[in-house]
Amino acid sequence: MIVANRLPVDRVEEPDGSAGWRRSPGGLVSALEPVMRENDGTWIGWPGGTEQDLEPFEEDGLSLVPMTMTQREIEEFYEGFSNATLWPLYHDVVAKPEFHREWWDTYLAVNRRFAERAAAVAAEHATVWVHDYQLQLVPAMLRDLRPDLRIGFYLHIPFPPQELFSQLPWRRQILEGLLGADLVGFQLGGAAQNFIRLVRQRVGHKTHRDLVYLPDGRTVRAAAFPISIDAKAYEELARSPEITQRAKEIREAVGNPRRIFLGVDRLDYTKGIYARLRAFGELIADGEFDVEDAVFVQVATPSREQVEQYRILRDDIERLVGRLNGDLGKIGKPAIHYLHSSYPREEMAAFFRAADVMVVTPLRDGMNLVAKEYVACRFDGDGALVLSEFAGAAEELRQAWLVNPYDINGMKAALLDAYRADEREVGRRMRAMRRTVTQHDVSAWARSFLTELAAARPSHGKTVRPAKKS
Ligand code: GDG
Repeated sequence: MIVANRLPVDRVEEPDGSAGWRRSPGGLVSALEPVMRENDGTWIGWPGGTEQDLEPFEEDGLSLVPMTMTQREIEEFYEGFSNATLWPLYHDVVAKPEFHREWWDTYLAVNRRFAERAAAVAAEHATVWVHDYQLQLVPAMLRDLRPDLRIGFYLHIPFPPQELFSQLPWRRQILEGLLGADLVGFQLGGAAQNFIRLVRQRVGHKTHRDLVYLPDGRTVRAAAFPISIDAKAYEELARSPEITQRAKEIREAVGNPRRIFLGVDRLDYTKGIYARLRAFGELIADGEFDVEDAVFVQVATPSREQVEQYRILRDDIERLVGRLNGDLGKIGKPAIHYLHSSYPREEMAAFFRAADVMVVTPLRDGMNLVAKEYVACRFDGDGALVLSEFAGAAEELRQAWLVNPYDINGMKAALLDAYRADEREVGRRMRAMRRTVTQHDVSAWARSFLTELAAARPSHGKTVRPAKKS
């Protein structure tokens, strides 16, 4: 059973006007789908919106259990505690986290409802995999209700060091919530270590390496499982004649410059969009290249638009884009092509194929799948990746042009170096990164988590079958 904030489907209107569901695209769904099928899995989550009387249903062979959410819960649990308290706190406090006691109360209540639902639906000795920062209390609540279950938890975002985490007024409750799991998974080893250290210091449990020893005799393991993408599917998409043609059209549409730089991000203050555009603008202002030679395409997918910080960010970025294009552009030739929109996966693959330099410069990021998607789409072994040291992906994609996103001059130097790099250098780096991304794909990630989870709590009769290697 998967328990996640969102169900893997979106509400759509059918041609006859009735409401239906469409599978949301995404690596997590495709990674977990085979495991779910082999084990008769159920997925519990919120379908979005405030519809109240939703019944469990089957969609394309998946059993889905929708959780309802009131407008107040959306505001206090989702936009509030999840996205305005935990999100900034867990991302190095790059924005100021807000602490409100009523948001916490709602977080607690929604987590309890998810746990109760999971407890009611799970088969005896089932394996339950809880996902992400919105549901950190679920593991302990669920264990209380159903001690027979094998429980795993995976955090998709960074887990902060104790100096930052300790700001949280409810720090101990969160740690105790996570300790309900048998295995707590993180993107990176450093995050797992932060967690173990915090448990020792703040909760007072005995720990040794990656294990926590609880007073009731149970042990909890914390370890790193760097998430990945369905690399084969991306490559196949990128190779198709339609995407090849579309990539050509995109290049033509922006004036066939020598180099296209590309950024693809949710419009989020952790992604470092502002500084990267400034760095690019300065290179043109410095005369390193001209708008005839290079353009920047920035896809900024709308995100969390009800949260104040995100509205401010959007205004800041759009002001900067306007200024850069006003200062640097020529008629019919803007320096920055800014797209505040979301696109189908096919169009994203075409962007990845059209771009010569992919620029991924988050101030902090759990992993960053966009960097891996770009690599997967570059089957010719060309294309340069400029990557922030502070993205989880930087631990694996060592051959990228690694940058400190706070260092504008350093970023300028890296962008220029990637712009000028010869084919051999670009190819050498890209081929090495492609080996990494194809070997460690998302099904390898899911398999390794589930295998470790089974090993962390081996005493049950029934074991989950990790999906076969495809
Ligand atoms: C969190 C963590 C971690 C974006 N715009 C469009 C679109 N996307 C897709 C990308 C990519 C995904 O959304 C974004 O994933 P990221 O990893 O880059 O970032 P977060 O959304 O912040 O994800 C992150 C991840 O969870 C997984 O654990 O890596 O660190 O923050 O797949 O391609 N897809 C489509 N249209 C768009 O306009 N179709």
